[in-house]
Amino acid sequence: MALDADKWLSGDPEIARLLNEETTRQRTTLQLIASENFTSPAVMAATGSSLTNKYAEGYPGRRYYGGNQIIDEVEDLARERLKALFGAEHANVQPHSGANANLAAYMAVLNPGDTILAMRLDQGGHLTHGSPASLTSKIYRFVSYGLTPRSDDPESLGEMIDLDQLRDLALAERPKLIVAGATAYARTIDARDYRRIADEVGALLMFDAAHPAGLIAGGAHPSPVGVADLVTFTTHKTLRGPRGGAILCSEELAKKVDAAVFPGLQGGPLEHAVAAKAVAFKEANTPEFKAYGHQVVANATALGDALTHEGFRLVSGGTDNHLVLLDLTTFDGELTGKEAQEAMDRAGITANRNTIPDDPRSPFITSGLRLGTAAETTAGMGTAEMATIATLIARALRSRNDEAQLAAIRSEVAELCGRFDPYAEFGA
Ligand code: DSN
Repeated sequence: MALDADKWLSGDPEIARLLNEETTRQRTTLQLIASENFTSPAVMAATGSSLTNKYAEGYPGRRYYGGNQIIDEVEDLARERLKALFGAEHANVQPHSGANANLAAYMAVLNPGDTILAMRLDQGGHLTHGSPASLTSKIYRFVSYGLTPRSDDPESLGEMIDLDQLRDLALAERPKLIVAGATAYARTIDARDYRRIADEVGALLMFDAAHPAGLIAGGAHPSPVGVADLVTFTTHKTLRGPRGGAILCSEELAKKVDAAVFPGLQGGPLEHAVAAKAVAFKEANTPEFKAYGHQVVANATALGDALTHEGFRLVSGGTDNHLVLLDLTTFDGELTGKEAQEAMDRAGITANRNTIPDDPRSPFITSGLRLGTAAETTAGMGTAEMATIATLIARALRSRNDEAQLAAIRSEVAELCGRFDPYAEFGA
């Protein structure tokens, strides 16, 4: 079992040491990366199981290798649990990642050269939404929409997805597919807003739910299932499963989606990950997970409010989901996202720098930080701890050149994390 590195890796002390060190890092420092979470030990056990040994190209009942009777049961359980969780007609649980899920969804319904309308990376979209650096932009023709301009009027919310621009572009460009979804956008994305526009121009609609999947499963965000033609997501963010991807669609698109994942894009599925996905889907279909989804949102709101009081500006004027996107420039015009991330690392607070809309700095430097509450909510933290975290972040950034102060904050962080240990069952 992966959980007991000392026992099972006694012959490889270098890797055993590194696994133990990483587990300790996760337990003793704050994990605020919006795309991360703490899986259950049950998910880890399935991930570290004998299923990693098995080749299973194909789908349940139609494999290209022998010995797959048990694997078929595992993958069927995963598919059925996922369909039940989201009320979907068809599920494919084989994508190795969210990027693969997106590429397979594109392959299922598009031909090379077709036009896709998706969100700009520097306004909150994802690499696979047509970034020039991504293979997706070499296969398909992307047109990008973004956010409304920033507004300093507290009554008028700026930096929201610009549905008017989206509609104008859809009417002008007649895309075959419109993609909804983002990686650094703090507001609710409602598939029904996109459906209306897609129907007006005869486009298909894909909803990339990588970030809000767990919030949707928990009933804290509107579901795109049954509204969008294709729903893709990762299983390891708010959904709290193993690293991986999945696709939901109608029966009508099922064959095309399955053929796009295998043999179109991938070879043998990672059935140990599929088993771990099945475990996570079961865990997500519980009243406890619903409460968790709502708490994640309440915690992000509390974190955002407290950070606003510390002098940061929240992009989009606040949050409806699990993340806040901080504009650092109101806090300190000299402070870059890179510097902030590095100083926080030294204080035991893990987050990632992020571009803000119309960022004057490069994506490697940035003027923003993205913070998420999914992981520490799993660890049991609530709104009171979010206020504490905001203070710790502000102190760390004010004393970013003072190593003694950063070390003192790191001790406070360790004390806080000690009271909210996601893996208390592992022992000291
Ligand atoms: N996983 C995305 C995120 O961090 O939001 C990037 O692919």
